[in-house]
Amino acid sequence: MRNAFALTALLAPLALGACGDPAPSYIDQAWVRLSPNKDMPSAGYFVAHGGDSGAQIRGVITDYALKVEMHESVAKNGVMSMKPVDSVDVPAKGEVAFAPGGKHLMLWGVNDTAIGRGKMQLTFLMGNGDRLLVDAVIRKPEAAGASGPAKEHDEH
Ligand SMILES: [Cu+2]
Repeated sequence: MRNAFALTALLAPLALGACGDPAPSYIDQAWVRLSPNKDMPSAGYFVAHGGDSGAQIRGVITDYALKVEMHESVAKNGVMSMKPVDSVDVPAKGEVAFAPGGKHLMLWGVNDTAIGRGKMQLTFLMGNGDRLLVDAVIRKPEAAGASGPAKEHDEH
């Protein structure tokens, strides 16, 4: 890492100014698609950016739901199903999207206060010990469109 860094600096001296201040990893575009049925989990989506050194998401917690899990949708023999994911690696300078049909959060028992407010704070537990706090917009099922996550969650 260090050698690659020095080489880059030699080749591009003008970029030196940016080198002392590495881009951090961060999460954005977070939203929750509220389940139409209170007994069924809601789904959460976001985009994780690795920054200059990459990152690992080891879990997500919140005060505004009873339980949160990271899941992955997988097609096996033409049938979609889901499995829990323990951790997700976000490559340096890359991004990983949690999006309908792929990786997603499942949130059980989203808090009525958060629903009324239209957003909820999620805490991302990172592999380096950092915690990233992100506000996720809560979208009611009718506002989020008819296709996608509601269906995949019916199959749980
Ligand atoms: Cu799921």
